Amino acid sequence: MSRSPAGRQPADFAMALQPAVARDQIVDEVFARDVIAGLTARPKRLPPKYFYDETGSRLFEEITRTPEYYPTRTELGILQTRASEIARLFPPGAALIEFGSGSSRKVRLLLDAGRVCAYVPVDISAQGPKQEAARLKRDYPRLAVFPVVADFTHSFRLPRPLARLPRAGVIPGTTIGNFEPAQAIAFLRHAARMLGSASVFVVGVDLVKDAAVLNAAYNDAAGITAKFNLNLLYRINRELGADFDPASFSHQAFFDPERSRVEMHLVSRVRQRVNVCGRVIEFRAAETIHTENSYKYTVESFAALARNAGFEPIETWTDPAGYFAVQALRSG
Ligand code: AVJ
Repeated sequence: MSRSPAGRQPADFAMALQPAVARDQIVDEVFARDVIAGLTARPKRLPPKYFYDETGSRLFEEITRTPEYYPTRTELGILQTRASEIARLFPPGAALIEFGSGSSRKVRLLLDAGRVCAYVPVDISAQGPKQEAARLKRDYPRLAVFPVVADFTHSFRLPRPLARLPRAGVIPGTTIGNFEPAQAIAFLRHAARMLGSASVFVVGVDLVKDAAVLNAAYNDAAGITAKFNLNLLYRINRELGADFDPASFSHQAFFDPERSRVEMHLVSRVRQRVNVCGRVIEFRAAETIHTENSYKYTVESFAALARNAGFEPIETWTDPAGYFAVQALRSG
């Protein structure tokens, strides 16, 4: 990088650069803080929302195409047959808010029903939604698209023009399963406030099923899920200057029927030390970093959770095997 002598840099250039630099620094600081907090906790853990850098998002898309990972194609199947029925629950001319977008394949099925006049994809990663928004504008010329880059686990502001539109919400892909049940309730309450009273929230829920099916879904034979899990260490090395040796960690995922969740871990193969942000993190041999929980519900247990958050379950659609549910809730 070439540097101009001190004081010779045009002021407007410096100013143009300022916001971007400041924003990246804030993002990195929060990431660094969360990583240090997680790695100094006992047991060690890391928040799953950090899986989704560019490589992680690409690997997740690859996971959805493995033969073992049934949730995406099962939910797509439900939406393909039920989209118009589901969309009929939206008020005409609604703004549809999608929590944790990613690829727009699922929401497109709902948009095709033609009830929605504005679409608000909310996602933590900046890249995906912006590019996707351009494609959506091309394919749905009458749809207003307002991508929001935000961590939807915290409250965020809705774009101004939406203030007067009726709203509906959707959280597909069993994203809600990443929350602890208590957090899921808090999230649903927060979503209810954003959506307003008597609005509809459509939630994708992965259902409890045979442990072998669940274990296979998170341990695909091609090893894509393992790569996805390990990518978190590469990301921490790259963005925070840590010195993890990813080859000395292995992927572990299993269904715990007692807690009704699939847990993912990164297991240290050896006793070792890792430097992260000026700290030394010690690992015992076989010590793990808990990287994800993916809660599995029954239709009834999820309905109970939704009621706890002030929603009334109004309709449920499932696939013939009962692997996945799409549940429509109405806020009080
Ligand atoms: C996108 C969070 C729903 O929990 O099934 C896939 C992420 N992790 N394989 C899930 C994931 C491992 C996925 N969610």
